[in-house]
Amino acid sequence: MGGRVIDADSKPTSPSNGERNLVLVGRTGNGKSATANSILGKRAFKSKAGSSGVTKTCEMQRTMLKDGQVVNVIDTPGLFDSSADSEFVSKEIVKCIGMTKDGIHAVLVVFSVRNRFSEEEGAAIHILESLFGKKISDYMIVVFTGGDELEDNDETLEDYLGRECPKPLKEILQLCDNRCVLFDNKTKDTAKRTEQVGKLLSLVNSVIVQNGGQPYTDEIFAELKKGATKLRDQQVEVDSLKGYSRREISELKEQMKKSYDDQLKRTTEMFEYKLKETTTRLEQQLAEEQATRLKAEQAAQSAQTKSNDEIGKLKKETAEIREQPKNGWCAIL
Ligand SMILES: Nc1nc2c(ncn2[C@@H]2O[C@H](COP(=O)(O)OP(=O)(O)OP(=O)(O)O)[C@@H](O)[C@H]2O)c(=O)[nH]1
Ligand SMILES: [Mg+2]
Repeated sequence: MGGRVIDADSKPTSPSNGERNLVLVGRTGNGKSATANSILGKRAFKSKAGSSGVTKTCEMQRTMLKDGQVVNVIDTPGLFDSSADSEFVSKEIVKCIGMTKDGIHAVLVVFSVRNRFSEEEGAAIHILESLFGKKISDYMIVVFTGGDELEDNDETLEDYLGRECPKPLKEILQLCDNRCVLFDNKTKDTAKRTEQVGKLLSLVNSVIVQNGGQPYTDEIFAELKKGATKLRDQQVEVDSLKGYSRREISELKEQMKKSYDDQLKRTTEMFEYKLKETTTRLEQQLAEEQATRLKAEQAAQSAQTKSNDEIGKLKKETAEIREQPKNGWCAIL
């Protein structure tokens, strides 16, 4: 793509309200980092095959597009994998909120056409909804990676979804108004790279328009932002205080930092509680669904056995009836 990558720490040249904050979520190995790199136009994040998670923590990188548009891309580890520890996940979410400042313009939910869609992935969306409210789905865009593999099989995304779209995936697509895009993160074809990133960014633009230009935020975002701003302002103020010793200034700063850290801790604990509650509820729901499915299967099985028995009985009776006249005539003769 035609984007120029600039460091996460460097100052953007466009106003902050012109920036786009994109967060990538999805199961470990689905290609979040590879997609983030495709958007950025360079290998900013480590992306490789492996059975365990490659990305260990949320990280932001940014790029500036040709038109001056700054795009902040936040890569995350597999936060909603069932193996993820809830305390770690909560800390990462808080960290991620801290990075987005003004809010999230789009959540890119990454699936891979190379991996089978799992129930766990369906559950991840419900976890997102339970943490951030139903409104979050208005910001979701589904990214399917592995476009090259579909191409090798002469298939389009529509073909793939026509043959491989389990109910939970269908529901996710419906939830986000069928906003989806196919990515081939392996291609060296510059035109193809530009086209797929362009398609994604135009979906991001339509999400922004649909949401009245407002990125996703809620009270938690607002509180954390307020806390961070307060800490920064207080520290500047303390630095300008006259008549205090270095030690006193450093103690004052410590106190302020502690109050902000306490706020972060409380928010993390709140997320952890919500996460545990949602996971338990979803596990129960899944277990109930499985039990219902099993019961239905058993009922079908027993109906089949019964019907087989009845057919067997009928066959026997028919055979006996066929035998009977012969016996009768035999008796008469
Ligand atoms: N063929 C093909 N492979 C891809 C594509 N996108 C990603 N991959 C591969 O999939 C593997 C995992 O990609 P990552 O980007 O590391 O996945 P991730 O979601 O960031 O994984 P974690 O950081 O572990 O959560 C790597 O070997 C990538 O090269 C794609 O479009 N096509
Ligand atoms: Mg990664």
